[in-house]
Amino acid sequence: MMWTGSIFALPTLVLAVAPHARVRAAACGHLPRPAATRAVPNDNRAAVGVLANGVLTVRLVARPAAWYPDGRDGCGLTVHAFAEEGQAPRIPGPLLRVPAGTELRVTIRNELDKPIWIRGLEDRSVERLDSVAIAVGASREFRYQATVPGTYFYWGGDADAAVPRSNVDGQLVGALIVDSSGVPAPDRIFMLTRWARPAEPGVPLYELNAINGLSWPNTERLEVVQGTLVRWRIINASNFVHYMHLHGFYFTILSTGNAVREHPRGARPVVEVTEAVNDGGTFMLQWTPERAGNWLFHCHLAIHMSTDQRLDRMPAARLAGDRKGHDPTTPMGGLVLGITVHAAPGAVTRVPTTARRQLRLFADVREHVYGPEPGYGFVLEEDGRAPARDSIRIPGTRIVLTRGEPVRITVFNRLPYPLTVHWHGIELERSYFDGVADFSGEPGHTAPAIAADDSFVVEFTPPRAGTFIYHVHDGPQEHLVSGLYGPLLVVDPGSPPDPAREHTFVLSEAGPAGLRVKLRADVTGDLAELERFGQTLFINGTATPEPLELVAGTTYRLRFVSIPANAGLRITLDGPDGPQQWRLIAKDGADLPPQPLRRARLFPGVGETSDFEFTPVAPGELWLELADVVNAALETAGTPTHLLIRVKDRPGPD
Ligand SMILES: [Cu+2]
Repeated sequence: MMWTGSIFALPTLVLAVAPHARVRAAACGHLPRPAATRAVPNDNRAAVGVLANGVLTVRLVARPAAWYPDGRDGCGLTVHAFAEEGQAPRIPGPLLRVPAGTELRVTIRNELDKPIWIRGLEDRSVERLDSVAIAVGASREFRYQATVPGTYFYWGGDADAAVPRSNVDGQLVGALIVDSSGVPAPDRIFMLTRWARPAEPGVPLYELNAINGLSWPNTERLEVVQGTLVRWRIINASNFVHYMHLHGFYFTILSTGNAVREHPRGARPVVEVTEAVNDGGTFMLQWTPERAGNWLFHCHLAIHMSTDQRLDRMPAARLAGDRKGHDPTTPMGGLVLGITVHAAPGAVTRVPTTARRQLRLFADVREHVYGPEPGYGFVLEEDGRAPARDSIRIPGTRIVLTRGEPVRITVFNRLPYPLTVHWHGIELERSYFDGVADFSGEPGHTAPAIAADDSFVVEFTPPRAGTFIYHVHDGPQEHLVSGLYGPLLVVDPGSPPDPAREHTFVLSEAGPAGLRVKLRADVTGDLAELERFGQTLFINGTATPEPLELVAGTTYRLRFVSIPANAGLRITLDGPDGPQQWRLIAKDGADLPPQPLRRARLFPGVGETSDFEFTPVAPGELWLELADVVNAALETAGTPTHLLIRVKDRPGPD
């Protein structure tokens, strides 16, 4: 993936104009002056073109435009974009939406200074999409009948761009929806697009990712009424994977696919809270917002929800330097959508009347945990006394709650920074406890971050038994990778975890240093730097975990909690004769219908949990391997982390 655009070769422009314009120039002075024509963010609500007699006629132009992902007053960037003829360019490009059977006649005129290859404007009865060139200044008509319903997209770029690149053509994309009937179910379409400047010697990677052309906090603020079914089509029109996570609710996957094919759900999990969407991938989800308040839908890659996504931060993406501060005013950026669920008329929030179980959780810091850098961790009070201030645990104490039992957790922040804690996967009754600073709650009554040396009371009643996560939410990525995460188990009443029959594995990054190395290597493809870096991943807080003993013939529940900041993880469980077999029984805390035994291999997405049943068949040694896989070729980065499992013979009959 090479970025070959030329705008950074231009000198920085200093504008000596009106005073208010000079303020803008100062904030964006590190960027070249963007194109004169502004692109309009496209919320993908209104389809374009003239539909008459079963024919949709559309005239598009591919042209340069100024993109303002941080809103009207943010910085601009010159990119290539589609416009309807005579209209402002849109990012993402104009929505094409037709009932199946419609004939499309789409003309594209190329006003760019280079030839472009267009993909996606053909029927999906094909195996793979053609790439059609349009010369500079030329026009081309794409005429076909759309016969296969689905969620697709079209895009322009270089000849070999099998998915949209994150270069100057990265916004030259548009959604293409073929409905199975003339009356589509109400839905929303969210396109994820990307722009990146690869790292070079001395210059860190910079990237930004947007939803329908905008980056948080300027993304659309969705408003829905409690109890109303919500259906979304997510289109990842970029060359990077995203892990889309919904706060407070489970969603159902209706279909998954890509630019050429859509697959109904089939054998996929029924419900979940996090869905991985590969480069060029799509999925359709639906959920019912049963509880009022402010909730989030966002990519769980820490960098994709960080303020480093903002254009005005581009020179300050100091991945190689110190970034210990916390900016409480703008704790997030990038691929984040806010949803306000308005209470249905007459709706009542049920508050339990039984006594709450009381827990006290401390966020602590200890110096020199990762070389010169501090470690952070959550410690649960377990003996009636507050733990010592530097008694961190990485991962945090395993919290075990009981389904249906109301709990009150007092979180004490003993870090020198504001803190937020998210109860990942828990269907909270009130969003006020959801852990997004100055957002969780209701409009006009939101929860702030927990100030240093302050505390915050969280109340909820977990409605479902399963494997969940608690973790820091907003703030610098270093806080998460330095230890602010822990496993959260909810068990059925009377069924505490049986230490002889189950094990929890928290998968995370090995401290803050790898964060920077890996972010650079992911984009440059320079894996050598990672090899030099060595161990990048933790299993239960260590890169050298103690061996585990299991008994042959015994069935175990293995709970995997995946909470790195930015990593593509792969777990394998192998023996001397090759891969073991296991059975997936739950994902993201939700039980699954019966699944077949499968090869013991997992690609856990960021912010996913997975529970397996595993029965070792014979005595011997097994190896659980955790690797960071950085691309589709499954090359590993750094040194994989191994956990040795010694399987003992089962005890004799006496
Ligand atoms: Cu992402």
